[in-house]
Amino acid sequence: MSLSATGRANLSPRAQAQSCRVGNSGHPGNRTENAVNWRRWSAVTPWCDHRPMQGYDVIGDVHGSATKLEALLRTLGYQPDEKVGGYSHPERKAIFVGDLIDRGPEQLRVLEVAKSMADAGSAHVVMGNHEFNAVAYATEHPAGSGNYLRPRTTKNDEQHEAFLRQVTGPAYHDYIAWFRTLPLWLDLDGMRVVHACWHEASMRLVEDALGGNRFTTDDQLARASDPSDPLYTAVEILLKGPEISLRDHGQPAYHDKGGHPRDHARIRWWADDATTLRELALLDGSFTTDAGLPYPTLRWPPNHGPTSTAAPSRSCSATTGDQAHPSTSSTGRHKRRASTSAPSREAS
Ligand SMILES: [Mn+2]
Repeated sequence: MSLSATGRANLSPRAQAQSCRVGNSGHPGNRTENAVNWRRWSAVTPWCDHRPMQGYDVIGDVHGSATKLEALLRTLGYQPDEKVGGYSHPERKAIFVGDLIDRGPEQLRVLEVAKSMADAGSAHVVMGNHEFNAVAYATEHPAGSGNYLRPRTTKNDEQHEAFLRQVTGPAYHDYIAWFRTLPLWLDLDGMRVVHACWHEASMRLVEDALGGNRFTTDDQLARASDPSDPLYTAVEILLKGPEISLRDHGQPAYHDKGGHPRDHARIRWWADDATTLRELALLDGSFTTDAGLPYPTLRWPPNHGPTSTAAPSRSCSATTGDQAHPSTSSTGRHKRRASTSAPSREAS
């Protein structure tokens, strides 16, 4: 997520899809701004899914931009709270949807604001894939083995380098310890929050494995770091969203904007009207082929047949919960099964 100059949240499509959000009180009416629906209420009780809810301000991926975050909080009516070092609002709570860290220049300040607000009861925080990665990067397993749950490869080092440089010493250990305590999702009264994809089957699998929605042991983190373990896939779906194999659908692998080779693309699971692979797969315009050429336009099904053939269905919001992961099987005569597993947990 980026924070606009006016201080209103400019959420990614994924974040926009995250359930209901209610803007600052005292400004009646509904408005759409920066492609985000901010509902503002005065003398009425906020409702979401036909249930009353408190006043929450949902804030997406901050990624180390403390100046923009603090400007946003002030715009939303939060005041600096000298006692706790963060911000508070007399009637409202902030909800951080994860990815507080990596990339930006003010990561330590972002953490000071978010954690102090959480400690004071002024905010909720859920885990993003970047917080999970930070924990895995810091966790040696088995202890003393020299093996870290997120391998210290050049790529992983580079993706995490700004955080490691900015958050050091005791603060590093304190914030890693705090990340470990963050819930993977929140089910508040009338409000559901998850970093990437609300997927009931994955949540049930996580609850069975963890005894709840938080990690409590290194063994659990190790399972969630092992691509052959179902817990890995479940956490992947919750924190990154389901992916689809392009190669399994006759498309070439690609290089992402960081130049890293990949063959899975994230799915626009919130796009109910998507019917083609092109509409379904999230491919940044900067992606290239192995040869360095612009990645070709996708078709569904690839190379033959009408592009209107039913595309894989997305079921992040499904409540039936009878699948290990979101269904990506298509229907009709081009029926095929798509893998939603992901080869590695990328930074994004
Ligand atoms: Mn993320």
